Amino acid sequence: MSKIHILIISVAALFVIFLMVGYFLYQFHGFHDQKIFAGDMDRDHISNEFDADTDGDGNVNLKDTDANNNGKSNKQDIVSGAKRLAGVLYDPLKGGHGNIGGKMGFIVCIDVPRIAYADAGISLDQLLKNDYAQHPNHYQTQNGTNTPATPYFYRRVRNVYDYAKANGMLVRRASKPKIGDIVFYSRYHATLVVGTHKDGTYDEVSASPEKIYTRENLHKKWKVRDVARLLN
Ligand SMILES: [Ca+2]
Ligand SMILES: [Ca+2]
Ligand SMILES: [Ca+2]
Repeated sequence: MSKIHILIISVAALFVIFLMVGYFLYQFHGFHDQKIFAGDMDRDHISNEFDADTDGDGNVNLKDTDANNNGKSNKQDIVSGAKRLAGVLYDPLKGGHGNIGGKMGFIVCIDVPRIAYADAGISLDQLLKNDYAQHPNHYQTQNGTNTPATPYFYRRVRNVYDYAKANGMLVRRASKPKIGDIVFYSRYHATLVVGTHKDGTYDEVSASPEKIYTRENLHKKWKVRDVARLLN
């Protein structure tokens, strides 16, 4: 075999390996259940992502203890929705470059509560969009680069923080965590509480660039932090 043949075979082999790795990551370490956002549970022609009453029973999502009418409480759905994200890879591009990472099913930290709440029929995107329409001053719009018209608005921690703060759902320096709390480590990083224990420790699901893939951290010691407490 000539050197050129060996080169061609090597390049082809590398390409196949590259495709296989990409497929593996997509298939086994990506999140692909887009119907929780794109679906239309109550068939009112408003997608779940922007439906204030996902199941169409007349109770808006935050006032509806079973917002997706599946017989399980919002909290139960949020916990199971968050736990199923364990293993999903963090998007190193953070939604950038045409959201290639997002299309591969990779997530950023705020996607954990965003997806888990959507699993319960509560769309944070809808809450933020509606609030922004009425009170754009609740948000730091950054000369128009941070509004619902920009693709990443719903995936910024600080916008969820500002939503909760402006709507009386931010508990500052919470003395203990509750299931469903969105815990703010800063305006740029948040996790979700999925369990609490008698000894004061708690379980959280977290996606972060340092840990590469989404994990459930069990029996963490609580540190006083601001939390968004959307559920009663
Ligand atoms: Ca709908
Ligand atoms: Ca409802
Ligand atoms: Ca439910």
